[in-house]
Amino acid sequence: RSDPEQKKKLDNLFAMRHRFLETDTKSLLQSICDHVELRLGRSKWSFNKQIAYSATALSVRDHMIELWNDTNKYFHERNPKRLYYLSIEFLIGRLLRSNMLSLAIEADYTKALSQIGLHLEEIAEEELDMALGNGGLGRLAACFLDSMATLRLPAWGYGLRYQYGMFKQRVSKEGDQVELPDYWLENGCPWEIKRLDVRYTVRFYGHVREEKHTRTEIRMKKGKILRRRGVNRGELLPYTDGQSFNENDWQLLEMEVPEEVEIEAAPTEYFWENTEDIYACAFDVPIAGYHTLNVINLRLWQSMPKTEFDFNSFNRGSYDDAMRAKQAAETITQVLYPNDSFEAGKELRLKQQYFFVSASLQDIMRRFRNTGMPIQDLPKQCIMQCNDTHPVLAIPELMRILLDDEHLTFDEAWEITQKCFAYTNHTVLPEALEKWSVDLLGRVVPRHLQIIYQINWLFMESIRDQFPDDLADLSIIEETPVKAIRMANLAIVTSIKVNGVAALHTQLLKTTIFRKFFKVFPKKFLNVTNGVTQRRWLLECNTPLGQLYSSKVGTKWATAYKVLRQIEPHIDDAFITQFWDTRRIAKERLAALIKKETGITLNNVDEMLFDVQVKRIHEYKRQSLNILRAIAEYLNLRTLTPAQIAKKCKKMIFFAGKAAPGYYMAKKTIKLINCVASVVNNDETIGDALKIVFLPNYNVSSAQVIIPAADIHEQISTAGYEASGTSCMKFCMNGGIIIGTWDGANIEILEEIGAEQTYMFGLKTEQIDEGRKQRFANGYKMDSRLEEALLAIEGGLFGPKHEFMPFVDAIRHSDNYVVANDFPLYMAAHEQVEKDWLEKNAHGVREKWGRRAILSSIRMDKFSSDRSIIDYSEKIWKIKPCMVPAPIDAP
Ligand code: B1N
Repeated sequence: RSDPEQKKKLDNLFAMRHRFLETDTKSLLQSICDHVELRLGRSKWSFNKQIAYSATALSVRDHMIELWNDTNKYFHERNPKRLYYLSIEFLIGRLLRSNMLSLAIEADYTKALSQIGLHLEEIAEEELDMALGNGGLGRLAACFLDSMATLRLPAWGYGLRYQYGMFKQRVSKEGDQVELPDYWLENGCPWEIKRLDVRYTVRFYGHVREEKHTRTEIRMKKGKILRRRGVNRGELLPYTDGQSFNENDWQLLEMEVPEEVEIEAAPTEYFWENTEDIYACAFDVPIAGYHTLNVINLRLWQSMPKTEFDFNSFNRGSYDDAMRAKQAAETITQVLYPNDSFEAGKELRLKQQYFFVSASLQDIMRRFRNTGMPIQDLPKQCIMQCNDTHPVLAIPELMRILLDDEHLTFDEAWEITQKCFAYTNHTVLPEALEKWSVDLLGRVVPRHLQIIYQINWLFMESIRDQFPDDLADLSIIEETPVKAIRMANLAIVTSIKVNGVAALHTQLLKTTIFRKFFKVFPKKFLNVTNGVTQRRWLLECNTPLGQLYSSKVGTKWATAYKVLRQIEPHIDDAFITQFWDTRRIAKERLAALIKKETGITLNNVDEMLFDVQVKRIHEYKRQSLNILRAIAEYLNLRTLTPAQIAKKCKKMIFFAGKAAPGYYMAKKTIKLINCVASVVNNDETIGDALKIVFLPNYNVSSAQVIIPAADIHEQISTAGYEASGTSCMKFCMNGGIIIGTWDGANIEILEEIGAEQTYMFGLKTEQIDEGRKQRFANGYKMDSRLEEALLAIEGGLFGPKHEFMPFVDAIRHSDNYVVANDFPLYMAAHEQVEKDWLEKNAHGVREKWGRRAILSSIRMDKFSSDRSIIDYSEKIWKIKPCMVPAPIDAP
């Protein structure tokens, strides 16, 4: 790096980079056809849409590869401090359009494709979602990558390449969720680059052998000795039993005596042996920043057998046995665990986690060693952000490397490790807090268990005097009911910073689940409110609205959301009318999707209020509250005359979301929604006044259709339960109006956009416990509309009563999520929504609503993931942008 000759050579190389591949129509068509024939081995005279997609994607990838290589090289040369974002999930979705938008080549491709009779929109539909995540946590990681690249940060993503991503959801005739495997690699993934040259061994099981290195030394030690009185020649005659002597001749003296001692010649060495080994192979996905030359890398690991098969068995003719080890190795990254906010403690999941961190750390350490810096400088060079506790085994893994490979002392290793990690907590739900039984962890990664114990011992010693009463809660090791490792505690003890994902959530971390840690480490805790990328969640998914905005204030908002605040003075009748025009396009697009997937027809979407709740199905998210409200509204409609119905607000109540396959109550909720929908949608007496839709298989690409079409969106979790929520941000950016509880990011959204733009209701976090008490106190009277809704279910209006009894019983007898308390407040909020929706100005325009929608949208700058990533960079990572320079003419 310091060699001037070398530097000159590099400068010249950087200067001689392509100034991008050509993007004229002819060059693009040539490139697409070449990919059809030369890469995919088809004929350009006849190829289907799927091949058209693959060829186009490969052609776009060509535009990224050079930038991606240059970025890596540039980072290597500049050697800035790097951020490694470790996440067991990345919910990327589709990449064709987002990459084209980032590279500013969408219009060129649209034009080129149209010359051979292809529509970009159509072929983009061929892309299978990269669904390597469950929900909010995985999608957050994907939005963060987009922002890191756009902000030119020296950042890497690390994750797993699951062969099967988030399962596909179908709905049976009876209304039940059916899960199908998601084989997203069916047609190959054109974005990834298989790196045959990047491969590491990952070890499991086995045992730890200790090698003590000692030698004996004679040391002088204070001891007692008998000396003959009067003898002063230094001659020491130790007293031995049996030797007769005259007491008067002897005296007992305290003095230095020699002693043989065993001392450590070198620290004990630990050898992790007899392990079962597999390979981790790298697949790289380039992530383009928006309108920049920086293209960063997402590296995904896939497990592979170290030996293709066992020759001995093969030669004996036992082919099944020969393949068994291979299959076991491949199983590790076979499938994403489809649990959101729930940890089942399965062995395979633990193996996934260790596999992930072991491969990632080997890669990170290799890169670090290449810099030639001393190991003590590791924290100056890299920081790892743990997306929840799933990657937290990286902590004992780094310790293991520093101890067993780098031969540091425990104190030295611990000193370094404590500066290399930061941890984000995403939930306060107890069932989601990861604990691994000592028994299981000790079997799968025995050396790591030793290290964790040692870390815990040091930690306990350091706080024993100051916090004697809190040791049991603070300990990394839980004693009952089974001895287990608390991953969050390990993360907090080690990390430089611990953050929550919304203001309320961080507050709850400090005052509830991590209250005792907050006493010990008050400076470690901070808030970084989540954000979403406006590139995907406005520019890409709602082009008409984006264009309307750009027509007033230019296009800078794509990387500087705040610019949209300049729209405010432009909000007049004409602008509001234009806003509704964009909304109509979005609603028609969603209506078409609904028609295609469910057969349900929606008429006159302009007049129909689209009321949307999309997210994982979970009791705390309270789809239950929403469907009970829908039933209540339906029962009310049935009491009205046709003339009265005609005057009502027309609405569609829309649901989408997946239930974890093992989550009984969530699955019951889906069934209830579908059964209610089928009764309501087929009841001719209510006409078009109410439609209920459950759209199967909610994923990133359907979200991009759904979100721009929502007039209101439901963010109605029990207060204190939703750490942040991120769909709320996407909806608001698109002008959806929030109906929500005082939970997660809702509270901060209200602060930014103004209370007039929202419908907030319900008990606040601090009222929930009291609410629960009142709910079951003597004399509590349930809201009559809720009572009737429950009675309707029990009466079999929506199908056999026994199907829904668990659902009804939960509300009636335990109501852990305080549905009954919030119900009347929720109904009142919806009455206000209806009233406001019906209000139009003299020209028949929903002027007030439109203004509120636009204000919601243009005041969302705080919730851009760009802001979140800047916060992380400044407050936690301490990294700075590293911008790849533009090519200049070669000398
Ligand atoms: O993380 C999102 C938040 O916006 C949501 O409020 C929060 O619920 C979500 C174990 C999780 N928390 N915990 C998980 C996912 C998978 C898993 O195996 C837990 N997901 C969240 C982003 O901050």
